[in-house]
Amino acid sequence: MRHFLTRALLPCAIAFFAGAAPATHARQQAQADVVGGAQLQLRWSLLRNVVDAKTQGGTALARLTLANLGSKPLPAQGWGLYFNSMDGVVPGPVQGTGLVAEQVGGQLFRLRPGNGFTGLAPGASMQIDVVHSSLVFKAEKAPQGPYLAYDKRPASGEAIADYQIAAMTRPEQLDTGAADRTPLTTPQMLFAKNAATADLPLDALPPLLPTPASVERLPGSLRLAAMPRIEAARALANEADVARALLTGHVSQSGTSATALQLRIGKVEGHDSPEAYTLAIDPRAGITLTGATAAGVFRGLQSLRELLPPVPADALELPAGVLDLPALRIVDAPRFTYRGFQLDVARNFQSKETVFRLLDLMARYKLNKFHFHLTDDEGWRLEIAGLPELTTFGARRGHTGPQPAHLPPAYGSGPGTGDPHGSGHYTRADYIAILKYAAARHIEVIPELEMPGHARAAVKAMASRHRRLAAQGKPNAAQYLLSHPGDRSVYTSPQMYQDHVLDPGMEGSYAFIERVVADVVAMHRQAGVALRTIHVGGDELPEGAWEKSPASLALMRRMKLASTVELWDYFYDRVDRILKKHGVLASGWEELGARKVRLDGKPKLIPNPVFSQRGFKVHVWNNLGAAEDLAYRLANAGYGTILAPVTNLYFDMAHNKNPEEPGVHWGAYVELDTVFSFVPFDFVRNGGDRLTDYGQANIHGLEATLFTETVRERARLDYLTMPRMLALAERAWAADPAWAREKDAAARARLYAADWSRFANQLGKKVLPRLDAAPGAIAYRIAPPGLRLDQGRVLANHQLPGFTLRYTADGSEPHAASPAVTGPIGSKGTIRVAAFARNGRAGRSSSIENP
Ligand code: TNX
Repeated sequence: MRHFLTRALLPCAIAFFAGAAPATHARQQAQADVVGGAQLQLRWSLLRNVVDAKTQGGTALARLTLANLGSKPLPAQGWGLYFNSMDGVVPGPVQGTGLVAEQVGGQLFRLRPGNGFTGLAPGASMQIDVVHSSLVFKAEKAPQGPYLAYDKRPASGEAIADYQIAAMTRPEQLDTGAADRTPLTTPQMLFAKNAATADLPLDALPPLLPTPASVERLPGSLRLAAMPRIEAARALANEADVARALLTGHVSQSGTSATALQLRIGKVEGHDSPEAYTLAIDPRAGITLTGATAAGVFRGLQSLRELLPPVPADALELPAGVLDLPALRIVDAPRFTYRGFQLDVARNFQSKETVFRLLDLMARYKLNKFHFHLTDDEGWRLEIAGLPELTTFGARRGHTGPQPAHLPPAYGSGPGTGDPHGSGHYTRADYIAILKYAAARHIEVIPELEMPGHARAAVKAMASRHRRLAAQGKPNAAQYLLSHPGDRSVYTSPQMYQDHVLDPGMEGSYAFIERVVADVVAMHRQAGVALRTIHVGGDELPEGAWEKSPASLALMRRMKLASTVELWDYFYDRVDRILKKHGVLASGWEELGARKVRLDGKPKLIPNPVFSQRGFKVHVWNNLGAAEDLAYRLANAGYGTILAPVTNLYFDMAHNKNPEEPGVHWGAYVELDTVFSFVPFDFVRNGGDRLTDYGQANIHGLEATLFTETVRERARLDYLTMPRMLALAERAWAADPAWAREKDAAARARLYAADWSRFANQLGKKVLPRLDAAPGAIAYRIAPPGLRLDQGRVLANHQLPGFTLRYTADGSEPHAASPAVTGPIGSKGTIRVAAFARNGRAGRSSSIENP
């Protein structure tokens, strides 16, 4: 994000285009007579937030400045300026401009010339003040991906490449009302928080993360001068390869040492998890790794990796030499069987390589479930045999005319279909490669097929298939139709769609699900990877959906279903039967196990008795307000439960409120310690239901989610994922920490502070430096430093001890050669400090005035 006022704008006035031709005439003219999007310049800046004291919400008044830098006019009629806006703009005439704001559909909006608009001449500019439907203080909420499209060429648009979003810094921009208790995070606040973290010496730190069940350090060390003899059963061939790859470059390649690295499958004392392992490093006997299964051996190898030097000698172009490993014995097993990460590739597509990289990261920290959010309103990302429209239509986004051949732009993907995050899908071969890649790392892939809400990509793709086949006169044209053309239901989804749900009254819906499930099963079979669970969505079906669909109403009459709530049960009963036929279990968002009821006129979710014994697993995301205890109520009622609470494990949430901190914030702000401090069995604070012993046994584990509305580039993915994923891994693998069970508040605070210090030091001094050294380094978030003024000097600290802090005294950005902070900074002026990783990468800086 840059300040846009760096470049002088053309005179800001609503310019009149003297020679504006009548609309019909203009339409007959050649394109060359009008300005293209590439010659327009657009600036967005927030004027102020307008807080509604009653609702604590509000609106935001923002100014778009549009300048015509070309030599042709923007005509009086016949065009639209399109953009995505997450919370939308209020539709209607835009005062003083002659333009009208409109919702095209979902989060796509446009400005159109109304009757009063007379054009924008070359060299002229105009101000367009729009109202956003929510408070805005992050750039993500500003319009994204603006482009210009002429009515004459309805299927093509041209990006406004010269677009900038102004930083939000002024008080009226940052005022979110007296009721908002969340302050901006200041360097002083960070200083106070960081000051509670002890700086621990390296040798006081445990050897690895996530914390093993037990580590016994033994006297001496094992010296490896060459590659050990790797002895492994045939069933462990994959793990033997992993072991060899781990050690390659660390030890001399010439000859093998007499020492053995033994990989075995066997009993692990005191643990019955299939992922349990014992890793013994013995000065004489060598390395013995015993896993309860191959998965256990693989997990143990990740522990071995963390005991090796961070960089193999050959990566430093040094001769690989002698490796000394500490003698020890680790006996380890995970706390939870489900340690998951959800990636949304529908909102913004991610390449197969990015998925591989994520799987590597998950494997490294012993996560074992990859929840693959493959479909949503804005994209269907998996090729399905015999249903080409799913990907030709549903996996591509771009500007569309009245006969769309693909989905509209979303999340700033722009007018063309070439955007790598707007358009893209996994071919069957890609998907199979991902399955194999995950399986080699003992990670289960749980594909998600979103339904019945969040299904617009499929709904529209299947409608397009219907059009194609009907035009050809095919008798089966409607076979997979998911929506009824006569559906008059009135509803709006959180993403503002009004046409995105699968209709349970359409037989096509079941035929479609059957077809897709069968094909996904076939792909898993081809990959040699059993498909055990499909996540069948279930979240956020908007109120009002289905209510006026002729198909749904007919089905309800036929089946004597009293309401759409009962229709829901009917729908998932049939979905479950389809899955069962293929030997697949259903999991879904919490709504899959919940029944929508009303209490005091307000909707409430209670455990749905209909499905509790069907083996459904629920991923519970909503722990806000009255739903705080919903996860526990579902687990207590018998549902296998995965905790994915928005307040602690939603990695698309920004770390804090500051405008420069990326992400969304509808549920919470999620700092690193927000994840670390999560207590799975006791997180209800406001007097709801607590977890029973029966319920506790139904908690399968934890999952972090990365929805990707604001995640296009890999660097952003890294930033939001890491290091928060390490805190997730610690909570999901390590034993329940003592502080989580301590009842005495003071004792608990003491225990927690010590444990946090241990974790922060491990990250700063061991875990993250290793990642910095690894090839394809992860661009994890490096927190801005904490700063405080103390008797005319500046004190600086950091969230993670071990990072080098560097400063400047003239307000400029610190760089690799700036002086390091070694104590209080005596210089006067604007002191700016940033933290640097071992590989020289800097995090965002903080600054303070030292007058
Ligand atoms: C809610 S939580 C959603 C997603 C959005 C996410 C953004 C849930 C199951 N659904 O569709 O992407 O919020 O944070």
